[in-house]
Amino acid sequence: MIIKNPRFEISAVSPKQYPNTGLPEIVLVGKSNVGKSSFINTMLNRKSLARTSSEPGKTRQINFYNIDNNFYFVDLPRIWI
Ligand SMILES: Nc1nc2c(ncn2[C@@H]2O[C@H](COP(=O)(O)OP(=O)(O)O)[C@@H](O)[C@H]2O)c(=O)[nH]1
Ligand SMILES: [Mg+2]
Repeated sequence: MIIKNPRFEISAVSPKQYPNTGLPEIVLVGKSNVGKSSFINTMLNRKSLARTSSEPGKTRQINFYNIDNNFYFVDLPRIWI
């Protein structure tokens, strides 16, 4: 798949902020610091669209990345598992 325009859409703190487009969502969930954000960047061939950190627990919100208006990558913080 050729990805042309991946973009950070929203860092949601409440469900009413979740995108409401009906596009598929691929959710990354796991412990802190295992490489979820890095995985998103690698899949998109972008260095730092998804922020990575060597310190665990930095992500507090649910980050939605809109991938060419085809689907979302959703990066969940540790507090959701
Ligand atoms: N050695 C190594 N480090 C990685 C790899 N993927 C991520 N990291 C590092 O692991 C740390 C946590 O990565 P991050 O993507 O922020 O993890 P997240 O908390 O699951 O989103 C960062 O310092 C990354 O640079 C990998 O494949 N190999
Ligand atoms: Mg992360």
